[in-house]
Amino acid sequence: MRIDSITLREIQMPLVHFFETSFGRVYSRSILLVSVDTDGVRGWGECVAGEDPFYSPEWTETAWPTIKTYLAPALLKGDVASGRECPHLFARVRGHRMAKAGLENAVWDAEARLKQQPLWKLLGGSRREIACGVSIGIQDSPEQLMEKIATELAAGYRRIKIKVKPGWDVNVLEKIRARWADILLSVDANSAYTLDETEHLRKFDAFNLLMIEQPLWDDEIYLHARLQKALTTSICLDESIHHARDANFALETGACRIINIKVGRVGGFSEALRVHEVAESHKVPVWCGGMLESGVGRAHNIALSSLEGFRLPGDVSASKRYWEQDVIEPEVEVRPDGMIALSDAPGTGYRVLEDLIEKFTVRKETWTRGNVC
Ligand code: OSB
Ligand code: MG
Repeated sequence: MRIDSITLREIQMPLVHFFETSFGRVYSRSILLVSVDTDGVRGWGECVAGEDPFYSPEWTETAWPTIKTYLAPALLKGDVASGRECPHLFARVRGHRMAKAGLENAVWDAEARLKQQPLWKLLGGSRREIACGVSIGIQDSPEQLMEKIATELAAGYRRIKIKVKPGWDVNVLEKIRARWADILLSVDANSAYTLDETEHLRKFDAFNLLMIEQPLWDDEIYLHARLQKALTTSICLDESIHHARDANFALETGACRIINIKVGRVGGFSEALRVHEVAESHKVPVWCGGMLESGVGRAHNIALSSLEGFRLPGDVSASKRYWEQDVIEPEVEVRPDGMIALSDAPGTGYRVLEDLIEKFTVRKETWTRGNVC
């Protein structure tokens, strides 16, 4: 596969509803999209870095120059037979996994189109439909949260996850369980607690939660193992897992019993497949996390979720929960039974709406093979 040109762009899309986590509230997304042209096809990828360095040290303003200065030139100068070979080309750059994933996933996307194969098949997936959950942010009041949960349950979602932080946790869980005793329910703290709060976190055990996601520091695994010993609720790690070695360390030390795989956080599909393999070898279930993606990243999450080990509902939800109009066609729809069906069409099975993307674009740069070689 000879990559002839790479385009990096930033698009801006307002969210239908604000999204609040323990690190703040967002009303609108600034998203980096990558497209690669090769052998007459175009592959698309999304860099899931946030507008701020709050979820991870990486953010849009580190991703852009990293792609421009290092990753795009490496890809244009190199020769890759498949998406799988991208990590090797990018290995010299440390970290910057979301930037790498944006490019690598665009190459996988192009590869699937070239081979006229569904992306999910190319990744080794087998599920023909995937189970969906929702991630509901912190609201202005518990009543507002209860209303949102009712709406999502009525839409068919199979697991409700709420964001928690000190002051918005046990009090809210009590209300939820009083109304819905049996729903599949989990919480995500985005590192809002410390090990000193173990006694407080033990109160979560009363709510029959599927998991507590990332309770402690984003750069810590071992202390999660200490916490896991004190809890009956399963810990799921998100921020702490950057690659397969992290996953292995976490599972060997007992730091979690579930892993959230985000393809951007681990640096692209190749590493996501390795994390999945590690989890499978430990018989630990994984699920696909979300980063408020546009349709480009959302379609990739759907393809990844078709792998066998994705045994729990993911944060892969319908386009309309996020956007007035998504940048793919058809939009991602969740069936009334809470499932998304995978398409047999080549590539992702979704058409990228280039005209709409152009309309949302606020900056754009293209690099060609001729420019860098
Ligand atoms: O921790 O899973 C997270 C969104 C942005 C950053 C981090 C997280 C999230 C979500 C939303 O929980 C998942 C989604 O609906 O895309
Ligand atoms: Mg999370």
